[in-house]
Amino acid sequence: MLRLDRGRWKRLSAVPLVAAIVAVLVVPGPSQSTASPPAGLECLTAGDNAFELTATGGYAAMPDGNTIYMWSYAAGGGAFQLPGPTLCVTSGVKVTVVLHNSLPEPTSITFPGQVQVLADGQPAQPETDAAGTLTSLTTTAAANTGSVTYTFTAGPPGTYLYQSGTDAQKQVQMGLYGALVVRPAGHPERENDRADSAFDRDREYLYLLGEIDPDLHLAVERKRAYDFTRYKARYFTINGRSMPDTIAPNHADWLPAQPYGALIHIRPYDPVGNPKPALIRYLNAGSVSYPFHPHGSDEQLIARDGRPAQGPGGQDLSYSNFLIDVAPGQTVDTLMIWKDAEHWDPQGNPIPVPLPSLQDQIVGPGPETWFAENPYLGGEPGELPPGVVQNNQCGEYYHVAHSHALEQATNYGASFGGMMTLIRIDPPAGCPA
Ligand SMILES: [Cu+2]
Repeated sequence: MLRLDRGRWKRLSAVPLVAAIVAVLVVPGPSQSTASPPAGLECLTAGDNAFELTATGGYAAMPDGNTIYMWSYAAGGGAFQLPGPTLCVTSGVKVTVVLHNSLPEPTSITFPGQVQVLADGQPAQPETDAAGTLTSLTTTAAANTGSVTYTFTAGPPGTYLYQSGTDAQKQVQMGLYGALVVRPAGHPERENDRADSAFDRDREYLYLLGEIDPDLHLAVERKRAYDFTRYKARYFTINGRSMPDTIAPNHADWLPAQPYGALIHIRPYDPVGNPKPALIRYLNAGSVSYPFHPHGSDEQLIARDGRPAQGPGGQDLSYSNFLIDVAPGQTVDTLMIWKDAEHWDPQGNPIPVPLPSLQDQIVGPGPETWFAENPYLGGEPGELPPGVVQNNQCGEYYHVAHSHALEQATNYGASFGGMMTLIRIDPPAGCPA
């Protein structure tokens, strides 16, 4: 598999985003593997719902070649990873999370949306220093070798953050965050207890959105003070990665500490063959809103913060939107279906699409060409002007999905990158594995 030429990627800015249906070279093929899917949500589960997490340090790779010292929660016995593992449990079960601390300062985990959390068997409590100043929102594990055991009963089904409650402005920014997915009892195929929240379990995605101010991370790495009045995020991440790494598969070997991709990979809606929507779970672990904008298909907002969009009598209050605005600390769940509105058919309705003019295309000597608008689903090589290389694997279609705060769609200011990924739609019959 080839990686994107980043210089070429930068020049994609020539393509109008509003109409961007881009064909790319680098995407994983489909797979039925459930143990470690190439794309989509990867759950950490435990038979007794008991998890071990270790707060530890390591390095995350940015697409511009920079490496960032981060803190994060590693799965029990595992190496540093960003973000922490996605913990999946069922509503109503007793959950145990043992936090081991290998960081040089106290740390903790808060579970927003979960109630009556115990720490070592006692109600979890805020902590203060000798002067009475709040130092932690919840019970901590001591620096270097401490541990604490949190227990709670998993609340209503939905999507929740877990993150540090200790010196949170610094520690959450350093990467101490992860996702908690609570599934409805008896209905793992639903997002919540409503029947209309059912989704295709092979098309479940999690977008844990974050940001990085590299100056803060360098200060922590070098054990220097940091002035938060100078805070300025330079990298914007989905699941700890920035575009174009967001479209790389889960567990890409060149991103050893960032195991989760963010490519959406679906097929067009079909009432018989592909009737169920994809589910996308958005979480914001950052300090500002991320107005996330999927091109080409609106999404149906069905839940916020682990609560379904419904009225007091259970009325369906979900709604279709082209902007999924996720505020700091919030989670938003959406269902998404992509419809072949023009009913493409290779023989009966091939839908000719005008090619962009040559000067609107990036023409290179190799297979790195980018172009917009063509081919339509199922297009074939040989339709393009001389010098333009077709990059589709099998006639698939791509839409951009990105933060519409465009400074967040950059890598240290360089467009495009950052909080951006792609939605890949395969032809109706699918693509060869
Ligand atoms: Cu856009």
